[in-house]
Amino acid sequence: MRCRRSIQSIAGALRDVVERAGGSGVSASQGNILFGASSSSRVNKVQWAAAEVGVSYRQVEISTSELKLNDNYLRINSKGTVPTWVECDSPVPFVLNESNTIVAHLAMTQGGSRLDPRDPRLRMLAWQWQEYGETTLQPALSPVWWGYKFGSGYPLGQGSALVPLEPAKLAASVQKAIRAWAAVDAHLAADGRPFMLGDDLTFGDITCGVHANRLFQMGAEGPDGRFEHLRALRAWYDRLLARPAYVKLVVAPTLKV
Ligand SMILES: N[C@@H](CCC(=O)N[C@@H](CS)C(=O)NCC(=O)O)C(=O)O
Repeated sequence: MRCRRSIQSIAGALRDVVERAGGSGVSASQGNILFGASSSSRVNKVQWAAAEVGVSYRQVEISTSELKLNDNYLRINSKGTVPTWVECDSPVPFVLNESNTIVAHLAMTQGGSRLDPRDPRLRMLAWQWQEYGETTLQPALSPVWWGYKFGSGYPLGQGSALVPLEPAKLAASVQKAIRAWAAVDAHLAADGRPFMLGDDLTFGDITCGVHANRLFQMGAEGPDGRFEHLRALRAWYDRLLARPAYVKLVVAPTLKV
């Protein structure tokens, strides 16, 4: 009985939050829904992966700060974060958060072997690079991104307010980011592999790829040319730039922020 109630409450909450998004043609009763604005690099991961495997969805582009205040959204995702992915193909909508998990889910359930290396060990290698992207590259790069792109210190202030830039801290952050990206460069350079796991793009390229875009949007060789020596990394980024889905869903939104 309790379980039944919670099922009904998720469906109801979903309908409510989608309806409040208003006029975007999003239906809570069918298809897939992606919550989160395209200005978020984590949302871009899901958009890019979905395009690579050929899965369609409707996107609810409400700002994260607004979603966090919506009780119904919090019932769908108690963390109040984006992205959230919802599949409405059954009476009980399937709801998933954590960008890397959503990407792995799409790879493993959609599009056959596109993005999914299938072999359990290779899947774990893909997952390993996804984790590295989220837990090491993203925190290392964020202070550099905000410093170079917006002249702000990091972490940001309340409600993502810009804060005074401290040049010594920024210089230390650049060093840290160089070390973090050097690991990716060395991995790619070993055996001259075109993509993170070998000859083909897999879900192991997605998170590192989204952050590589931010890195090279700060200069063709990274900010102040400081990443020039990481040639395998730049060559891999150039290969990503040859993919229309990457350009449309990762590069283009970054140019707008
Ligand atoms: N590890 C989570 C992090 C999600 C996350 O922090 N997303 C940001 C937007 S990119 C967010 O929702 N921030 C608002 C908040 O945490 O209050 C994921 O990968 O999905």
